[in-house]
Amino acid sequence: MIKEAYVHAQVAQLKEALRTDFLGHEIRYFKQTDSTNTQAMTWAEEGAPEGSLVIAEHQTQGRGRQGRAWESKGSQNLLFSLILRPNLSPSHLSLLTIITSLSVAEAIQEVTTPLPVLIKWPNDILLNQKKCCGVLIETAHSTAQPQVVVGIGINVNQASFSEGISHKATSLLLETGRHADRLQLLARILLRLEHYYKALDEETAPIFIDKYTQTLAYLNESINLRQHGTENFRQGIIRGISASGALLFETNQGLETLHAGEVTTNDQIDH
Ligand code: BT5
Repeated sequence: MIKEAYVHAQVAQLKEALRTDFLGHEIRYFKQTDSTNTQAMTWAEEGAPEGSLVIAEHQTQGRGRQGRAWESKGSQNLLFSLILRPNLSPSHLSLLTIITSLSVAEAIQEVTTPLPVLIKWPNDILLNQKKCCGVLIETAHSTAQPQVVVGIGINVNQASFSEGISHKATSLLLETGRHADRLQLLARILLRLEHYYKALDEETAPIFIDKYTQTLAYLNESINLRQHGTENFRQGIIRGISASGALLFETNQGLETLHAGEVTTNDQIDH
């Protein structure tokens, strides 16, 4: 099928599956692009309506946090970004990570049951202790209203990973032995996320924090936490999530509230 016809068919199939009021109503679908987050940020600054979706089959510069790369073989996974303009104070923006991770985890759970899906704070989704999804939320304040881009990468039907990440990456296919319908999964995620996003404010946040905590990996376990942007590790116990979405981390100095950092088990050090 020629490229335009393929893209047209994918967009039509996605629109058919979508049950949302606004999320994903405007779509830019790429066979290949640099990064859906980059494309979404440019589109947001040009005035894209809230809820607009950028999706790609392949990214040449897919990225994670702090300049790390997001690897994905073409046309096997989900790579997408959403444009949001949340009415949240800057100190509560991490609640967006909470509802995004929760929506994705719950939608993946529908496909992988009985295998449990866990969230590794703040933004990784784990199956059998390996990462099947990462979330990258970026905010720009270059226009009057802050633009938030929520980028999500899910390993859906990829059967193998590069040597550098194969010990810690997995896919829905590898864990369930079944191929999943990518666009159906996307439609489910968007429906849940829209529902949570509409309901989210500082008063309802505890409901989401509670749900998130129930799916939190390493809760009440001793782990190493890498401090944001450093190579320093500290040992402590994860005690839960604060009202604004921060990690409650107990060390021998007491209970701390951490807004950024990376939870790392000894065998899973990110580079
Ligand atoms: C993340 O970063 O996990 C956020 C990933 C977000 C990717 C999406 S794809 C659509 C949108 N457009 C983009 O350009 N990005 C978003 P972080 O927590 O920093 O994790 C990155 C690390 O995960 C890498 O350094 C690798 O170790 C590992 N990694 C890379 N690709 C992976 C994959 N496919 N599955 C599991 N782990 C991976």
